[in-house]
Amino acid sequence: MSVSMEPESPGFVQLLTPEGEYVERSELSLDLTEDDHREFYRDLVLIRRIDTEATALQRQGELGLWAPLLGQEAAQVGSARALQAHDYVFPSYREHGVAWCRGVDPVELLRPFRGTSHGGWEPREKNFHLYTTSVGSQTLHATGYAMGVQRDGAESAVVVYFGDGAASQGDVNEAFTFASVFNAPVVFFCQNNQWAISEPLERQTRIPLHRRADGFGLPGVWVDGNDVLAVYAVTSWALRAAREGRGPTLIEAHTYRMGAHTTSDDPTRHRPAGELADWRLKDPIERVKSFLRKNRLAEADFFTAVEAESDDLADRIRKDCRDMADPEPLTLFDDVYAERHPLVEEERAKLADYLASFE
Ligand SMILES: Cc1ncc(C[n+]2csc(CCOP(=O)(O)OP(=O)(O)O)c2C)c(N)n1
Repeated sequence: MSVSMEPESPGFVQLLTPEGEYVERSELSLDLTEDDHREFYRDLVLIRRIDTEATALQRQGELGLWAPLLGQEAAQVGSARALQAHDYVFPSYREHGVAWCRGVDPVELLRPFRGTSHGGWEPREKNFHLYTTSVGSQTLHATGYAMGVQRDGAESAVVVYFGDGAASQGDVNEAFTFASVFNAPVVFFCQNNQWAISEPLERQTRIPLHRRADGFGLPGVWVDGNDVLAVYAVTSWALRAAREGRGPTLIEAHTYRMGAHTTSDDPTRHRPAGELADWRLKDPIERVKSFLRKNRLAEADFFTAVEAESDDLADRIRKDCRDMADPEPLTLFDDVYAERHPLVEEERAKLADYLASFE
């Protein structure tokens, strides 16, 4: 896969219309194989299925909470597939699709939501950081990390995901400033899903979010977040700019949270009637399916096989979630510091003695 794009591409970047028509843009060329297109579709379907199963597991009492990504699949797959293995990702708490693309097992993803782990996965294995629920703070972690990458002279990029609500946080604006003045290799990927729990976008900003980039001195790109090809193209461009020392970019992916903020929320209480129906017409998966069909890139047996794979994955998720082991109590003390610390070790020993007293 490869992509080239002029930095100053104006306006809203869309390559696939909601009807699945490919829109040529002279400044943006994509070089994808037929397999790449089919893989995008497969990723989109599988992560929607992971999300659906997790939501159902929460309803059945198997998870304490879940933050659905429904509707944001293309923003996540398109951006994550643009990453290289050595790039590093800082997610918020909804990036299940990015996690999937980084190779995090979906069952590991469920662990913090089932309360069997404080984190869920080993961030260093997949270069995919732990979820951050303190809204927006991960932009500062990412910027600091990117400044470290820069000082190491490494040719890696860092990408950080956050929402439209987070864009109002001081942390995010501080991160923009630091990243800009230090030319840090970080891509700020804002999934503007139109809502921050019950707060609409108009309570966060009076100008489109990507235009804020101007004031910080970084490029701001506006992309159709429900178009996996456009997201892939602009993120590839921004990541390459970061890796090549041309500094940070703000990407605003225009998308929609089709589900609830979390399984503890009821969006019907704040959403205007008809909004969801309008966005259903822009579904990120349907347009790829239409594109594949229209261009004869996939036949019925391909779609059937993806469906069957998704059913198998769902079975495994349900079973492995229910079978998940409780954590070893002493793992509480792991990873408190980068290196072992005498005080933490003392506490570990005390708890070990206490637990042994029950044997
Ligand atoms: C610092 C902080 N303030 C408030 C909250 C409560 N909170 C959790 S999610 C959320 C809304 C975030 O909205 P947005 O950034 O648009 O992301 P989305 O959840 O829509 O993906 C808020 C206010 C929090 N977790 N952290």
